[in-house]
This record gives sequence, structure tokens and C-alpha cells, in this order.
Amino acid sequence: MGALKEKLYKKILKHRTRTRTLVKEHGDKVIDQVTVAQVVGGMRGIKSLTTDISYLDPYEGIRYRGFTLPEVLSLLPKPKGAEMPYVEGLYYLLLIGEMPSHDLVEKLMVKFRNRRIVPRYVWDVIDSFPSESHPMAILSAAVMSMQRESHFNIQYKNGMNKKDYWDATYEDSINLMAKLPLIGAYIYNKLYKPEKGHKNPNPTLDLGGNFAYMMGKDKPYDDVSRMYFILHADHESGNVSAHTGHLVASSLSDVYYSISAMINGLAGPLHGLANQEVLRWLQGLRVQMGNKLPSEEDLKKYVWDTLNSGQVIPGYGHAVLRKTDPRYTVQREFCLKHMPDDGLFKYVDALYKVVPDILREHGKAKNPWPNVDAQSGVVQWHYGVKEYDFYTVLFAIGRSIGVLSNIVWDRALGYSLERPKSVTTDMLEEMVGIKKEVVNDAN
Ligand code: CMX
Repeated sequence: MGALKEKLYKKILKHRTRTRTLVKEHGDKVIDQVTVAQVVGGMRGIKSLTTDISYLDPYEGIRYRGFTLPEVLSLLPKPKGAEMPYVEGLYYLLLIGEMPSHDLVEKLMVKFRNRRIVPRYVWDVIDSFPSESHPMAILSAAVMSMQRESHFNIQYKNGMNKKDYWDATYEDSINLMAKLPLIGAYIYNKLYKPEKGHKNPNPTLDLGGNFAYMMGKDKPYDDVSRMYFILHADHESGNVSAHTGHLVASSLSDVYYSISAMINGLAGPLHGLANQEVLRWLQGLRVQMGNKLPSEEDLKKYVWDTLNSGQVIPGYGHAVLRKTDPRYTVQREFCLKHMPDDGLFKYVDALYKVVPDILREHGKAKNPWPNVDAQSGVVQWHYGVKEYDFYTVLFAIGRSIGVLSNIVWDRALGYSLERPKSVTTDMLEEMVGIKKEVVNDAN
């Protein structure tokens, strides 16, 4: 057993005792109640999932293993001369729960690098998609095609002991995570830069640096990639992508099935696809304004027109957050430092000043503040990734870090098959005392 796996195993043994004690001694304690509105309204806010990887406070935002994003970005080791930390270091933090040293990250990087080889048939799967296909559909299929590589699947068939599920899942998780950036870059080059073709990975580079290299981008796009993957890695367990990954894994489907499903959930415009929608919406504004910076009145009109036509303002609102998303703030600070004069960033900045008040006046959204997606596309656009259909693929690569770490722990702690109970509308009406009307068919 390698040093990292051994450390993880010791943590698992300790944690298993905590979970067992909780359930054995306090299993019947009530910690939440459920209202009719929650049952009908997407289970919003019901405390019904456990994860120790991250926690989302409505006012403070996300903490990874107890660390805020500014702490994560300043405490994780960084490549020489880089502004943003190693993505591999974040994987260590999420999985193990401790800030790694530079040396530990170096060792983990070697492990990731050695597993970068993508089977030839994955490129064939990608190449067989028609060129108008959405990159998220291609990514999902590419991950799915690798299911035959799953150690978990092979060892399960060979009668693996339940206690070892985490081990095979850990191997699968590193194998898949090492390959995802290569697959993402391949999809980008195939769809948008066919004349340049596919680049082989550079074995001297870290995950973020190599992704920038394979995308054909110069510095500081390596830091942009590291920042992007780290910011999108986890947002506790109830969001659609993380929850889908966990749900599918709960039936003991391997990580290839689970991450492909996670990608499918992320591809919706109310979730990860919002970053592409923000860019589409901003381009609409830019065209309307003939490329000039809109006045405050122009902006207000554009926002109201969107709302009055029954659409949402992409990049604003959140199911849990009730303040500006710190993932938005980190990217805003990056923009102010590196691209303060970028035309599109100025639009985003101007919108920040008018949208929250308009959403308050509109009176529907519980959170009028921007979320991560309001900023992230603008950074990509500035560094030449203007094909905004691709942005959610970047989100998916980042989100996999958190979901994969969670699935390893799900297996380690023996979390159960997910199976909530549903009721019919008749039953709900009966529970709240609504009398059934007798319908007379004769009339
Ligand atoms: N623009 C207009 N209306 C909005 C809104 C927005 N940005 N955010 C919420 N609302 C509306 C909802 O559509 C809902 O309307 P109905 O009552 O007619 O259904 C009402 O306000 C109440 O919604 P809520 O409780 O505040 O928000 P939800 O938890 O239901 O939904 C979210 C959260 C993110 C889907 C929603 O805020 C939204 O649609 N935002 C725009 C899309 C977006 O940016 N998504 C990305 C979120 C981050 C991520 O997952 O990547």
C-alpha cells in the first residue's frame, strides 16, 4: 500500500467508528422536519445528506475541509512562479482532509502523470460525434466509454469484500481524474481547432499547466485553469451534479457511470450550463449596444426585458447562497488584477451594480446576488476560449475532483443505497386536511 493510500486508510478506520456510533446510539434522533413546499419544491434545504469534504454556508459560501477559498488558494502549494496552487494539492486536501506539503503534492503529481494515458478507443468515440454535438454530450460519452477500465467493476465480479470497496474506487478515481483534462482538451481541439489537431501531454507539467499546454494556451492560462478547476471542485452534496454522482454511485455503479451521470446533470442551464448562458446573454447585450459600454439605463432595460420575457438572469441567484458567491469574488479579483480593461469584464462589473436591486424589485429570487457562473466565462473569453459551449466542460473537470473524493468516502463509510420515499398528490392533500371533491361524471 502506498503512503497516501495508507494515510487514507487510517483516516477511514477512525471515521468508520464515528459513523457507526452516531447511527447506533443516536440513529432515532430527529434533526429536521419536512414541509409540503419542500416536497413539491425540489427538496430544497432538507438535511438529508452527509459529506465531510465541503460545507456551504448561505452567507459565507463554500469551505473545503473547513478552509475558505482564500485560505485554500493561499495555503495550498503552488508551482514555481505560479499565482494559483496545484490542482493535485486540492485533490489531496479534499480526500485526506489535511493541507498537503509541497513534497506530498509532488508525489501525488507523479501518480496522476503516470495515469494520463487515454485508451485509443476514447478518441475514436469522440471523433465519431457529429461536429454540432454539444461538448458536454461528448464528454459524458467519452467517460462512459471507459467503464470497462473500472477496477471496482472487475474486483466486484471477483467477490471483493465490502470493506475493500473504497480501495478499488480510489484507484478508479485517480485513473479517471488523471485523464479528464486530456479528454477535455481533445474535445476542444476537435470541435474548434481541427487545423491544430491534438497535442500529447507534457510529462513535466502539473494538471493545470498541462491542460493549458494541450489547449494551446500561453501563460497565465495555466493559472486560469488551476483557479477554474479549484473553484468549481465542490459545493457540498445537494447540488444537482454532486448529488447525481453520489446517487448513481450509491447503487455501487462505478465512478465511470457516476461521473458520466454527474456530467449530464451539470449540463442543465439552471446549473453548470449557466456559465455558457451568461456569455450568450452578454453577447446579446453587446450586439444591442453596438459594442459600446451601456449606460445604467440601457443595462436596466436589458435586464428587465429578460425578466419580462419570462427568462431568468443567468449567473444570478442560488438555491443555498444568500450573498455574493465567493467563487465570483475570487474571479472578480483575478479580473481586476489581470484584465481590468477587458470590455466584457466591464459589462459584468456594470451588471453587478444594477442586477441585485432589479431582482429585489422583481420580488421572486430569494438570492439577488451573482453566483460563480456570472464571472467565469468572461475570464475564458479574455484568454481566447471564446467557444462558450465549452465552458461547462471546464466546470465538469473541476467538479469531478470533489465528486470523486466523495465517492471514495461514500464507499469507505458504507453509505447506503439512496432511496427516499415519494407520495402522491392525493396523499399530500389528505395529510394537510384537504377534502376530496366528488366529481359527478353525469354532468
Ligand atoms: N432570474 C430570474 N428569476 C430568478 C432568478 C434569476 N436569476 N433566480 C431565481 N429566480 C426565480 C425562480 O425562477 C423562481 O421563480 P418561480 O417561483 O416562478 O419558479 C423564484 O425566483 C424563486 O427561486 P429561488 O428559490 O430564489 O431559487 P431556486 O433555488 O429555485 O433556484 C437557481 C436557484 C440557481 C436555479 C436560480 O436562482 C436560477 O435560475 N438562476 C439563474 C441560473 C443560474 O445562474 N444558475 C447557476 C447556479 C449556480 C450553479 O449551479 O452553477
